[in-house]
Amino acid sequence: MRTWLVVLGGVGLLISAAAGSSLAYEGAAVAEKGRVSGIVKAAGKPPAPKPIEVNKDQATCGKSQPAESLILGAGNSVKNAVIRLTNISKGKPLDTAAKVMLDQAKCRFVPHVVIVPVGATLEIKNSDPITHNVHTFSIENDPINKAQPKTVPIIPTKFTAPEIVKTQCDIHKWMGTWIVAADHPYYAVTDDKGQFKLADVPPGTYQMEIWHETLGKMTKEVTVKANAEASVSVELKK
Ligand SMILES: [Cu+2]
Repeated sequence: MRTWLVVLGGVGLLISAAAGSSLAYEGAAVAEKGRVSGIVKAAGKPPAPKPIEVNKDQATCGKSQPAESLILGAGNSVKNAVIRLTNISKGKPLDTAAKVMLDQAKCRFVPHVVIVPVGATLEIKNSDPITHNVHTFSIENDPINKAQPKTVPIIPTKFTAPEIVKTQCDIHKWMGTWIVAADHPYYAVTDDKGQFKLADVPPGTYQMEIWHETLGKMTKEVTVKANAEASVSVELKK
């Protein structure tokens, strides 16, 4: 019996490695820690999406909701862009014991982009007195499509492979979020000034992917030196 368990465990690891990125990631103590800081901006002047009219559950949801598909700040800075290193194979350990919260509050997913380590728990919460629905459109991970009435305050969810997963509530069509399942800790989301930071990065030259739901994605090379900060400025063109 013990032999079988070991064999099955090995097969499981092989399968999850094949479904995820091509590089297996190894967590270890980082002796020389570099950093990457940066800002993401939009090229040109992309139009801001209009607020969305609410046609149901107005007592909880209000009469309109802000569109979150493109949020620009000063100087065309872009909120909610996802940054990740795509070719890092070794660095600080991935926190697979983490519990990350994704709330549904006043008929919005909060936050609009959430990073959860592969293997960790995403606690999908309903803070509203009405029923929501959590529907993920994933390819690498098993999709979820679950109603969440107020009697089910938390749906714990795990992801097995790295993926940016479009997620929505089918009851309230404006409710959308992006769940970023991360296979290593070097992921970040830009804040409302378009800024991000990656800490404890081992020295090296990396490919960095910058993705935004409306503006698309691009890659950029970044070289990180020991005990120093590499500064990156990125312009996303639609
Ligand atoms: Cu909903």
